[in-house]
Amino acid sequence: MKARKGIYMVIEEITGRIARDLEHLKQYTATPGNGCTRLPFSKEARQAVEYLKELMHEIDLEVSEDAAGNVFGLLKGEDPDAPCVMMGSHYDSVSNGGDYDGIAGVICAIEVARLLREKGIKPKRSFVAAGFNDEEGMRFGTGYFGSGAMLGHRDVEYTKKFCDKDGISIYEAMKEYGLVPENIEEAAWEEGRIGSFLEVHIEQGPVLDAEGVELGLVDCIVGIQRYMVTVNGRADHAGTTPMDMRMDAVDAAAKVISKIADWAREKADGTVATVGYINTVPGGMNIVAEKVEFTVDIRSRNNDNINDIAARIKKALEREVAEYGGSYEIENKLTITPVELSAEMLDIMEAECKELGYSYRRMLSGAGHDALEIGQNLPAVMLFLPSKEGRSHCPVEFTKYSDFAKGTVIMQKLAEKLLDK
Ligand code: HGY
Ligand code: MN
Ligand code: MN
Repeated sequence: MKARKGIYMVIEEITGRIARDLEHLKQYTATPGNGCTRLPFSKEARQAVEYLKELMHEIDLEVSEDAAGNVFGLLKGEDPDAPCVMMGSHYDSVSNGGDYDGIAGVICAIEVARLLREKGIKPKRSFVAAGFNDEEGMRFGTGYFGSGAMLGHRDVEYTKKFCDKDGISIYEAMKEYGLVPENIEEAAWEEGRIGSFLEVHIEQGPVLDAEGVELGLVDCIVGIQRYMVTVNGRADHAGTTPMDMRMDAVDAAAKVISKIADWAREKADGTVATVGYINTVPGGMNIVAEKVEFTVDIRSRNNDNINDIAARIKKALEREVAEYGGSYEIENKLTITPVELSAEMLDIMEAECKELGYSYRRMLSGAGHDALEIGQNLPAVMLFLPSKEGRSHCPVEFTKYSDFAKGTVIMQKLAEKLLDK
């Protein structure tokens, strides 16, 4: 019983610190009062990173910020050359998002480092707490910029390729933020420096909350493909132009868009497809649209499904623009395959959940995460915490601070095992 009492004390303390930190970080948003908007290379990102660095310094971690805007806190092991155990998540957010997506996982990682310090643990291999930049891809439509750069998957050409809605490229945004885009490849860690990656994250879906389960042990993360589609037509007068003389980009785009969700439903295996952004140009009520831009985000555990839906979209676009002699462009913004997470680490977490009496279940992640990018190359694992009513990517996103504390303790137990292997 003493052990149980001890853990409750610890949980309470951890809960208090996590609450303090996440409450503090809430202020770093471009939309106060309307959710968290902390876009990459923004003032809010800078403020959040400075706070994370302060927390890392407080527990004597070796703090660094890399050429991609990632921030790391190193707790050095006896053998600093042994592959490290890295734990973290992203500090950026979507627009008008929630206060926990990503950033809570960074705080939990710093908390694990603090607990290791407090226990006076001298690990064989190093522990690194990581805060990644631009996981969401919200500003430039891409995704996993920071964790991708850490794996050497980003170069200066990539930073010039993608722009935000104001036409600012990643390249220009990096310079404005004080980074040197030409140095982006310096963010890559050499092969063998990272041994495993652990990520605590809110579920962002309804499963754990609906089932009343405390922890989600994630065994697979879906693959994702993202596109920006532009359908070209011709601007004309909406009143005088006969229907058979129009080159109406909206008419064509709408016929394609209206099919996409059903193509995902037909797979009947959890495959999803979303058109989250549509923009007509010039956007006048009495003007036949000259151009329509829309995004597509396709996800599935089965990569063939993603490829099939992407192919059907292209075929439908060909067909619809041919009807009126129009044209289309389709820009691939992200392609990443599904990843199966580490069975060994999942088993360790499951044993710790049983030991501490936490309810848990294994589950799929329909959301992409830094673990999806990192898991392409390295053993990775994720631990989900319940999202109230499954809501996320919106201001009402909520997860209890005590749930983050439970996730932290489980991850600490896993980290201690990995650190001494
Ligand atoms: O889009 C996602 O799945 C994640 O929130 N970046
Ligand atoms: Mn996230
Ligand atoms: Mn997100």
